[in-house]
Amino acid sequence: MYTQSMDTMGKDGDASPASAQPALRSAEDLQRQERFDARIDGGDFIEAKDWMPDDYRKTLLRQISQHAHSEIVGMLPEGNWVTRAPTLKRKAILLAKIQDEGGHGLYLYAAAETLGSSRDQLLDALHTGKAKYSSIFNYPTLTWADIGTIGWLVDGAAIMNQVPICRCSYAPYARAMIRVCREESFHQRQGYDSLLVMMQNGTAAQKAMVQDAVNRWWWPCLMMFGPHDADSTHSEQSMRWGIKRISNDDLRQKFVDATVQQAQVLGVTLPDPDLKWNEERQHFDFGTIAWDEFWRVVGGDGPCNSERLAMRVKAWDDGAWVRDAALAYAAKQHTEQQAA
Ligand code: BYC
Repeated sequence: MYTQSMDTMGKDGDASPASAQPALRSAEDLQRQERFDARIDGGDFIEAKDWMPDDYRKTLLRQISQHAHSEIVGMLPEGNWVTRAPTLKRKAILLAKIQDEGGHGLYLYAAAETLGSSRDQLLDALHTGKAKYSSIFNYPTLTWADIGTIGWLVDGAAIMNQVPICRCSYAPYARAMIRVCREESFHQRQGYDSLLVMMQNGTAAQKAMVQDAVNRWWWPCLMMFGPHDADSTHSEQSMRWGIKRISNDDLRQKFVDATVQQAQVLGVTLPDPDLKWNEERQHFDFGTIAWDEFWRVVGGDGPCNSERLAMRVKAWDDGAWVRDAALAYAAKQHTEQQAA
């Protein structure tokens, strides 16, 4: 799988004695490592064909594939409302958004494949529960206001996290994120607009529905940014490699700071009695996140984990005939081209 680092043989098939190989290999690797480190330190981008350390490759594969899985699992809570959208306009917007998420998954799987893993391997890891996806998609969408709230808060948190990834040191990931972020902006705005209509023109029951949705989604959204920096396994190394540009806690703080005023304009209360402006820090203070809940959901025991996974596996199984047909068609084309 990590073939590039193995490519250390002499050009003419290697005539050197076996005992000399490890020393030769490590000297060459050392040089490659130094060149790689210098490029990272200089802010250079790494392309798929460039040499990279195994751990850099593994970290990227883990993060990009988790990200891809999050996009396609993220289609499910919203898909739940396609047939019940209140107007044709809202239905068309929701369908477009869900299709965008499928597209994001596609760009991200393609970026992950440049690191040497196949789509089948990546999806198998999702279907067998070995790979993670974002905790946020294990919560249910109980009312129509949840759809607007996902756009406003979940996509809002996603943009905050993903804009810095447009400068990720791995170029195929960075390039994919530029387009993803543009589309996420539209997602965030349509969600906010949908809530604004309900808060400004809606009935008391509709306004209460929006507040209830915000109450349920606020804390899980803060969890999306991952554990505190001090508890984050990968942050330090990922920051050094330029995979992550801003830490989990700093991104979370930026999200809180940006969202408070939006909540005021909307006319909803964020469900945190400890949320208040700190003049000294020039940031909003906020309450303690329920980390036990976060780890439970990440560990597979959230409100909808088994339902989400079962739906993905079913979609994969139901689509088998499409994959078979596409392969049969490609084989037929190939045979016809050979014969021509
Ligand atoms: N959920 O060392 P840490 C979207 C795991 S899609 C689950 O800080 P890292 C959207 C983490 O994987 C949103 N697991 O990790 C789609 C690690 O476990 P492993 C998805 C989480 O990677 C459709 C352990 O906890 N966005 O927005 O340095 C509709 C320790 O964490 C979570 C992305 O994927 C979590 N929330 O930082 C609408 C963005 N947090 O792997 C919207 C790209 C942490 O060692 N990913 N874990 O077993 C990232 O930026 C980073 O991977 C994270 C975590 C900030 C998420």
